[in-house]
Amino acid sequence: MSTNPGTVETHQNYIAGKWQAASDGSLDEHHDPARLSEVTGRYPRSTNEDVRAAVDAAEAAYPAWRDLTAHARGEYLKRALALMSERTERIARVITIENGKTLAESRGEIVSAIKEMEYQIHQGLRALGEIAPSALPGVLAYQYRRPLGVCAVISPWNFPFNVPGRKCTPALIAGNTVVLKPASLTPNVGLEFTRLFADAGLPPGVLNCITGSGSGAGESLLKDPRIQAISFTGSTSVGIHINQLAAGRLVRTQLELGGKNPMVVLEDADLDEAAGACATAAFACAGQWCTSTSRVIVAKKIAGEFVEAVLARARTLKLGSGLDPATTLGPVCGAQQMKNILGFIEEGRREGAKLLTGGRRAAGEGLDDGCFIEPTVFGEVNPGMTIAQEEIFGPVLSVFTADGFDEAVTIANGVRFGLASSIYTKDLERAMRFVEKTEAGLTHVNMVSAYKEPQLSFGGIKESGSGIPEGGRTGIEFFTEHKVAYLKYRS
Ligand code: TAP
Repeated sequence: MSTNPGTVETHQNYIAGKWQAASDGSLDEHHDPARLSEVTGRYPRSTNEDVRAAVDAAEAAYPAWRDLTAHARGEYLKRALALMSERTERIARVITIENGKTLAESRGEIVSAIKEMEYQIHQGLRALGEIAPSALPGVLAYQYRRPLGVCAVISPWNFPFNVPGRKCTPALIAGNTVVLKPASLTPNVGLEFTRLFADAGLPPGVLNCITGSGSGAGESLLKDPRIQAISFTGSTSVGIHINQLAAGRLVRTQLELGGKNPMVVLEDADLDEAAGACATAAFACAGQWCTSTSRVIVAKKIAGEFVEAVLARARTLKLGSGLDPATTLGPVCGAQQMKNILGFIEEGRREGAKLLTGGRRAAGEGLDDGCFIEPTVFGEVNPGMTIAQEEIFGPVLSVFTADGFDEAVTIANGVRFGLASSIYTKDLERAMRFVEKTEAGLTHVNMVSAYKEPQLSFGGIKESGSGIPEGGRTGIEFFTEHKVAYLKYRS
């Protein structure tokens, strides 16, 4: 982000405690998704040499960082956390300018990152090991967890601040060093995240950040034989590719991937509450939460009334730049993303779904130069359609109707993804059966599908995730290995 209107800032990587340009000086431009003609900054297109330098730095910093106590590491991270709170407004602007989400949504992302970081720092201070009663006299038998070494963190553009925080904090508090590669659509958010640690006085090389493309710098990072763990959030196709790369060296992976999240609304639901939650989960952040509701499965009896209530909410959304406080629906994140979403909408029409509202690139004052898509709802969707199966990752909701609970669950589970699901009902038994039967890593009863708390894990199943999930107690588990020791102290 340029602090002076009219000037375009050139940014640098952070390697070995120094801000530096790409070794060959090459740069990529970033464009504001609300105004594509506006260049918001220039970022290093990191070369293989830059990647190597970042891993060199992380490798060199590792022994001293590992040998600090967790309390000493925690002091550095607490200083970064304090800066995060102080800089909330500045970072929120950077998120909005790069990603497009509204300032309120950007602030919400930072508040969530603060809570998660606080929890993970304290989690790192808790005893992680266990002592077992030995079968032999005079033997102390115990196990504990220790860090892995240099870890790679690859983050997406949809939660460009929160995701690096959720990955880097447990990695660092556990004693690892990190190379972070943020998404090309949100490089400055990754750099602002890194700046918190730089300004907190983190020793050089402990956290490094390089910008550039996933297929270039990202892949070169993951192929470095010194990388001991890969934590990745992004699309399922890239996640599968990364898993294949990592398998060749037995490198552990934590993959948080795409979703096609269902919400089930039974006939006894509080319709007003369910419609509100559905509209929020379908259209907040322009439908680009990984946990967005993209399919709603409604009991036939109440479908008409429920859909009207959702459509009424969709129509009240105000499209515009996320920097405008009146905006409630910002642009989608970039021209390619807009093209993909409009392609899916076209496919939905072609396959015979009934367009109930939206369906077009939005036009009008303040919109023509941006990546704005009208909030879109399709009815009469059948489970075989492309829009029913593929992650659209935009403000597009598909409505299905079901005869009863069992049919609703079958539709909900009939996709390859399994990230989040939700149900609205007052019937406790059916709610509990849904929790048991729904194929998703996170399930919500009478709550919005994105709700999460830092003390519990966050991750998907099926093609939505693989490996030990982020967050909660598993956050640090992923970034540590087991060490067992038997110690004879008397004969
Ligand atoms: P991707 O296109 O998969 O990119 C994710 C990250 O991987 C980016 O930093 C990207 O860099 C990098 N990358 C791409 N190809 C790579 C390669 N060959 N080697 C190494 N890195 C590579 O996803 P996205 O479009 O940024 O993010 C949206 C996706 O993330 C959606 O599917 C969403 O559901 C998912 N997501 C899931 C979760 C959870 S918790 N399950 C949370 C948030 C988002 P470039 O940007 O330079 O291409």
